[in-house]
Amino acid sequence: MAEQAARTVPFDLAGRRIYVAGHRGMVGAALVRRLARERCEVITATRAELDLTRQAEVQAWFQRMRPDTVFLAAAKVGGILANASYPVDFLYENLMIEANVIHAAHAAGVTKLMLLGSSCIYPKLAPQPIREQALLGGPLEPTNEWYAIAKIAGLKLCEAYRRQHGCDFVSAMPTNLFGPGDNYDRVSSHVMAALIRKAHEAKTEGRAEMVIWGTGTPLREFLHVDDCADALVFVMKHYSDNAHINVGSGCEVAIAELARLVCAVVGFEGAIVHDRSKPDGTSRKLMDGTKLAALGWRPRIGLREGIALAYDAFKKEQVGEQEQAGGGGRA
Ligand code: GFB
Repeated sequence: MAEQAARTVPFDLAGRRIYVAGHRGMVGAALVRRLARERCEVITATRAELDLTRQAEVQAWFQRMRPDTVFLAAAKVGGILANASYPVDFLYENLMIEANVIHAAHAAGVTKLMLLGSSCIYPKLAPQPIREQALLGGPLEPTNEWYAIAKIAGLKLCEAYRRQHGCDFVSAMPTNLFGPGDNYDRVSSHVMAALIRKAHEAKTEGRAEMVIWGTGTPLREFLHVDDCADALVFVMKHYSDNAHINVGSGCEVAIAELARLVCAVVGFEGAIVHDRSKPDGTSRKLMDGTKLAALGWRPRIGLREGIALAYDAFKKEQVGEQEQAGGGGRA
């Protein structure tokens, strides 16, 4: 029997026991930092303590820990090449994580849950800027369709729990993110982290050029992860609906221009060379942020300022980064 989802808006976070799944990933860590400013209790679990791909473990953990609110920021993530190279990991791991966490949250009586997705859920040729209604209107971008399919399944699972069980489960779709805690691996990183690392290494090694992938013409929208975390907390408090909601900045830039900006911030003055054997991916994915703006949220960190903050974070994290083995991570 279909139920009306319990719409709790505004949803006060004070006194709540909030589970941030994926707290070691870039978004999860930013959420933990942002939630420190709320009067709530944040709980986390490392992958050694809880493997989210294992159903029984997840159910037992939820029954034992009894969170009241959940941010589902745990995911197998990576840039354009990692997505194209590891389709099973991106589809299977993400499906398992979402199914296990969302199901266990319902079974344990979680009051509100937010699934985090990505702008790659939208059709490759969606009209720009992309409105939430564009979902499932056409074929996906092939370089990340495995991840996109998993995220679409996740948001639909939240919607299904709303419809069938009346759960207040919502989904937010952030645009391309960057900032502290990013993955700087040469192969599996997203473009911003890759450019920061490449420009830094080219500068410190005194090289004449740095190589970027593709033609440089694709357009991407970027949001600093601290702005993203602020938006997600805002959405948790003020949004409750069957449909997902876009979380973007409206700030779009061509990859070649982004490379120039990063080089300017890092202080690398050599040439930027294109490796055209690498994929461009979708030519544009600018999200329409009208829905979130109408609720009253605005980004605060501009692109250049954000890149400077991210470069500072990169320099601080570098030592720790070098100690960890590379490779695409699960957040
Ligand atoms: O960030 P990115 O890997 O993924 O690449 P997507 C964005 C653009 O930057 C592509 C170019 O056109 C790349 O060819 N690029 C230039 C580079 N140089 C580099 C480099 O050194 N490294 C990388 N990684 N790119 C992702 C999806 O798509 O978007 C994810 O793969 C997720 O699943 C994320 O949805 C939001 O923006 O193309």
